[in-house]
Amino acid sequence: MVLKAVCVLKGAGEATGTVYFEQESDSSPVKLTGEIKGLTPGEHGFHVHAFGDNTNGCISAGPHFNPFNKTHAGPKDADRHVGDLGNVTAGADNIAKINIIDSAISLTGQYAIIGRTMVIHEKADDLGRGGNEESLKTGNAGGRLACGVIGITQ
Ligand SMILES: [Cu+2]
Ligand SMILES: [Zn+2]
Repeated sequence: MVLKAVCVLKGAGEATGTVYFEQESDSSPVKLTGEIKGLTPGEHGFHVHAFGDNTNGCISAGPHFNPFNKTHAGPKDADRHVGDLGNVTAGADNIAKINIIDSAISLTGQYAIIGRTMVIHEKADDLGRGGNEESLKTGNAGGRLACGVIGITQ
């Protein structure tokens, strides 16, 4: 049975988006598609954050989803936060098309991302290679432009 989820991202500014998640089975990678509008051209950090809490805006979503206590890195690194999906890139039209396949996140099981929050950031994620302490926590991706809770869909 294919598992499906959706996330609608909103924030205080221009940025809005919709992300669709699909997973063929429990052990398959998750495919993310969709787009985020209203972004400055260039790279923007894109992560799953720990909590599905938006009571105080995107800040309440907490840090990157990190159930295995790793340091921050990029999506292709063996040691990374589960939530580290790297960057999405907006074009001159201010739109970032999302097309990601990731094997660390899952829509099912103990460490499912359902009920957690997707965040799109102000700046590029340095993928843990920024050479400072913050790089190993957040990738220096800066403010949270928009976010939304990941929910089950049909
Ligand atoms: Cu983030
Ligand atoms: Zn991280």
